[in-house]
Amino acid sequence: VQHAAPTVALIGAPTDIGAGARGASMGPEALRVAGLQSALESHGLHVLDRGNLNGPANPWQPPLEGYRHLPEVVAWNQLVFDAVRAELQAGHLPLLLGGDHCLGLGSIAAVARHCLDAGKQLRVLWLDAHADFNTSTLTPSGNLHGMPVACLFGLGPDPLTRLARLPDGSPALRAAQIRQIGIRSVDAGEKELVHAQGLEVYDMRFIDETGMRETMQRALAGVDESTHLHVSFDVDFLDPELAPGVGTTVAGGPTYREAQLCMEMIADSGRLASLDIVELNPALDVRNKTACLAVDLIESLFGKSTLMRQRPAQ
Ligand code: 6HN
Ligand code: MN
Ligand code: MN
Ligand code: MN
Repeated sequence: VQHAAPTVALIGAPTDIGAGARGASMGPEALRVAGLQSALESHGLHVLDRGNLNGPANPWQPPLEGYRHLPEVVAWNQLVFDAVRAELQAGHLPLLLGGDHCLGLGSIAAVARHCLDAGKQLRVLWLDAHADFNTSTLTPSGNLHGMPVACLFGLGPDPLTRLARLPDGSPALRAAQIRQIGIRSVDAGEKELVHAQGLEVYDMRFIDETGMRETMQRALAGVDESTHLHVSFDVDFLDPELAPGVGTTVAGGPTYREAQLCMEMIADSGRLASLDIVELNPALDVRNKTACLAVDLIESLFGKSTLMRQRPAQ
């Protein structure tokens, strides 16, 4: 089935407000320098670079009642929510350039609202080494980039869960709508909460035993023409030997080929409708190679390799 090429809107969110290391605030520029826009254009996509959102500076304070920088995290997420919502309403495919992963909250909350308005089914693929399902009592760090999924489920500080609620007061996201892939570092209490909430998690052990192909078939099962597919791509999903430019590396992530297959199978679904690319930290990178790898994988998400060849019969 052929789809008209979408118009992609790049939204820079230069902040490290939810992270434990400084530097993800330089992520949007590193992705631009790595040639994101021209790479997407070379595949026939129309790309609009909306520039950067302008939120509060990082005051670099210790946690207060379990959260670091909560007011600033709320402000950034409100900006992201409004920007992503506006692009969706314009019929564009928003590509959020983070910034740390706390911004996944504003982005996915906007997507969930849009799906409600448009009568679409929502499926979120959360590509990450971490589950990002902490709460103020479970978190080892107080860093809000470890909490966005819990907040989307309605578990978290009031100003953030309020931002993420649908007009009827229900949380933006339910377990049936999200699949987590690549997970390999979950805190002890966080693990219990993930299980209690019934999330479907394809962790690295599962990928080792089952393979990326079967993993992605399962993660995409049930995706159909009525589905809005959102990918939240935390760059620490990738093995740190390939992708050192992140603040929270965890050994043993997907290889280059596994990551490519993951992206290609998402492209093949034809349903990708919004994307976050987060946690890229140029201060920790080597000659921008993690940004270049991210651009390479984003091209595959938009069908680079599918366009290169006839797919063999299954
Ligand atoms: N990320 N689980 C750890 C924490 O501090 O809550 C790490 C979170 C990392 C979050 O990479 O988006
Ligand atoms: Mn389509
Ligand atoms: Mn994350
Ligand atoms: Mn992570």
